[in-house]
Amino acid sequence: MSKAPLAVLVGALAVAVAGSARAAPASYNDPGGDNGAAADIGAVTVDSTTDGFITLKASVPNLPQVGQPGFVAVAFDTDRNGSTGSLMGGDYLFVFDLGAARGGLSRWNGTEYVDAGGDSMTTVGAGSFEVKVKPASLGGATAFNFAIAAASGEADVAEIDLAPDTGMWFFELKAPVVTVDTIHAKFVPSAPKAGAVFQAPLVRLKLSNGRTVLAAKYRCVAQLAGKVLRGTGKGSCTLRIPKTARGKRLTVSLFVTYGGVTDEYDPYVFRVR
Ligand SMILES: [Ca+2]
Ligand SMILES: [Ca+2]
Repeated sequence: MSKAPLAVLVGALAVAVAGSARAAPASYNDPGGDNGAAADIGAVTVDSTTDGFITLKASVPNLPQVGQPGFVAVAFDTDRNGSTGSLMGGDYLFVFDLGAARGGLSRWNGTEYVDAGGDSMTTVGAGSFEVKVKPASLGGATAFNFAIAAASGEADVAEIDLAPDTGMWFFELKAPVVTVDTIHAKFVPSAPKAGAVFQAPLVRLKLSNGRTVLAAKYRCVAQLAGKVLRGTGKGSCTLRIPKTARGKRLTVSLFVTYGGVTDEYDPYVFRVR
């Protein structure tokens, strides 16, 4: 998690943004040159993307363009049981016919693959394709084995690259890591006064999952005209503003701990009244 670079606001309510931690996509690789001059699967990544889809990207040199004979397919063995589902144990099968520019997700019903409906889409580029599927469209699977095929030519004579060459690859959805998006410190009174107490009795955290919670642990580091002003009380956030401080600049930096991680946020900046 990165520190929080953001504009400084003057006043009672400022906002700081922390970078959110994101897991890297899972990556896989199929050898190059194993399908002659035809479609040749290489690097593959799978990720659960912020748009709510499982996104699979495959680099496929020599992939036929849309309108040319060929196809791409992904078999999802969602129960991780090779004896259920027909093609490579695939309980769900995504197929896109490049020639017909048509495809979609189907489901093995025990006898045949039938239209599974749901949310899926594919994008075919020059030497690559991307397939997006909603987890709900795979029966809510949170982990699955999968294999990919890319082919050049009409179905009955197609030259097919299968990846991996043997067995299946495995992907597991990671539980999203909840991080702090923004903090909102409440100051009482709303602006510091010379000779008076100034404190931050509570700090609200807006989380990456949309929830807002009160910070259980936070600490204030204050500077008055560039010199440290030590606080007392909870988080050292109770400050006694000297009588001589009128007109001086007070900054209050907040160190907030959430999920075992402490981040410093940009300081709140005030002018002492
Ligand atoms: Ca290959
Ligand atoms: Ca299966």
